[in-house]
Amino acid sequence: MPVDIRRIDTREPGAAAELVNLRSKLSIDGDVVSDAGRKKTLEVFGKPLTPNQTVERICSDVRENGLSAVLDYTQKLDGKEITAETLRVSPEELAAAHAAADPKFLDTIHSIRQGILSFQLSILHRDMRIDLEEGGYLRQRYLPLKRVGICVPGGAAAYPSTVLMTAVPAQAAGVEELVVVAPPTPFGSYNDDLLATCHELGITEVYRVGGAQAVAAMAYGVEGLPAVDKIVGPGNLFVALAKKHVYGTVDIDSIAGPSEVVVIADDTTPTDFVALDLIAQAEHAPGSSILLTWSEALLDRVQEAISHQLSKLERCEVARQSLEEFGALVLVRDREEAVELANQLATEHLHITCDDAEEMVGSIRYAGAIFVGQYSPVALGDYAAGPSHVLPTGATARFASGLSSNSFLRSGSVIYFDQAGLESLAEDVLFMANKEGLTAHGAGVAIRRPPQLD
Ligand code: HSO
Ligand code: ZN
Repeated sequence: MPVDIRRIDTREPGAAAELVNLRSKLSIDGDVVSDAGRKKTLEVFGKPLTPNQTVERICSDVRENGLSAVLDYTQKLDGKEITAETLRVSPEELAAAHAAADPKFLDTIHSIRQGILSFQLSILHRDMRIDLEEGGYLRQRYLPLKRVGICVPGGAAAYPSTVLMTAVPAQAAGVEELVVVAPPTPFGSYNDDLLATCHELGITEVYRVGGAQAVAAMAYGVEGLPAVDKIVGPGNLFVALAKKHVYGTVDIDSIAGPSEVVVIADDTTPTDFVALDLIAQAEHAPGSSILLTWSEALLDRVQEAISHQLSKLERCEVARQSLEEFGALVLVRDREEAVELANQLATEHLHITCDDAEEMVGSIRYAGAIFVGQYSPVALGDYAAGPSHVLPTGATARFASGLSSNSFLRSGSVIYFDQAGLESLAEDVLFMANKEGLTAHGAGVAIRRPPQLD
């Protein structure tokens, strides 16, 4: 069955706006209540709530009532009877999953870990010290966070790769305590590959809890799960909204929405490469896959190739639905327009696969990660290349960066002046203190100065 993916021609009026609009349909909105949400919240809370209201309720319940609220919501929302004893995956269960894992899987995890670790170690911010001629020095220090919580999704597929792409950067930064939460589902914390990956990476704290209740538990701390300092990792709408809610009590990495790819391609890339790049993103869940090309011939061929490739794939239906709802094949006037649109979309993944791909990178200002050339598909970054696959979505690449080892550091300054150094800035400080009328500030400096001649 051919895929009905929309075509947009930027020569037609309103086309660019249509594209940006299409993408914004995917932005997360906690105020829209779906029919299913209305029914569920009526059943659980006695009245229909928006996702934002639901998350607020769950967070404040967990804050007030601790573990019993977490277990209660797990029962009501995930339909799972978890107890204080079964919330944390035991060391024996982790070890057993590891022992039973396919050796090839463990080897793969091990070697991918090495690659991620070496990249993440090499990009770490380094401490800086500037010695002052006048006497003293200034330092900027970077110190790892102590305790970090990682959300791993467990709805649509199992994601051991997400454990790698979050935990390994944290380990590169030197985080001492890592906590993994995953919903109590076959793709989540009942998934042996996931548990084996945690064990392989030396993660000993894994909890069977997901959704907003997992985020709240990690932010406020509950019996048996002490609070963390930062929460990272992807999740569904409720996880995203809960992270936003607890920000300030803890730090968060981002408020992640559905996955996205924009591919800029020309005739130099084989058609099936482009088709599969678009499909790969779509097979996750409803998300956005957009082709920008100035070659009408390529666009026609890609359209056909998508249908052909889809019919051969396991997750054909998920991808088809995503492509039909949120995908677009866009005919642009030229390269410049492709670049302009890519910057406007500020996409999570940008794949540039055309003859001057490397040069074009220089014109891209906003993208979570850029994949360059026909041999750098997004899957390479998803699984193995080295940079984390946790990237800014929903055009937040305008101001946000992808997760990296540096996301797990905090910086602080150290200021040391001797008396000569202080003297070199004394007049400026005194002047400013006077200006602001804060005379104790001025007096504290003046008292330390050598006797003044006048
Ligand atoms: N493309 C996803 C990450 C992922 N892909 C995990 C495969 N496994 C979001 O960036
Ligand atoms: Zn992916």
